Amino acid sequence: MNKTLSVIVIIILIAGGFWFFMRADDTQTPSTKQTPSTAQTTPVTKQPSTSSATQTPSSQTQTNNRVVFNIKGTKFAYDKKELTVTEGDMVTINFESADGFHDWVIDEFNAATKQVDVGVPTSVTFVADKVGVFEYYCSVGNHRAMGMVGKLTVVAKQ
Ligand SMILES: [Cu+2]
Repeated sequence: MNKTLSVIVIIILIAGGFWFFMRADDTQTPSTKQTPSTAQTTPVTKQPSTSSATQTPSSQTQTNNRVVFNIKGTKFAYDKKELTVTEGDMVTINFESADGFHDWVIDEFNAATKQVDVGVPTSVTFVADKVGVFEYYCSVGNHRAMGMVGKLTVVAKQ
């Protein structure tokens, strides 16, 4: 009787060992690893609405700006070498000679004063309807070549 009991125990032990072995083996078989779902929620980058653009007030009436320049001519230069106006301005040049016989001419606007001597003021008015830099000059003799010139800059209307 004692013998069979020990045999049974041995069998149980073996079986248990086996079972244990199997279990261990079982746990080793990798359970399907769960790959972490890296479904990244890409943030929807919303574009900042820049629709509120700077709006220039459109309530400006279309009356021409009047711009007046007083210019003196000498041998052989103008006392103002650079003038700046805005596109559409109505420009008046009051010209006077301080020394010699001169005038004030700008070809691009078909504008020219009379040729005058000292003490005879003259003037010309034109609309600066072109944007750019234009040369004005004295058309008397070779005064232009001698440097009796200037620049009129017409800047675009905003
Ligand atoms: Cu001149």
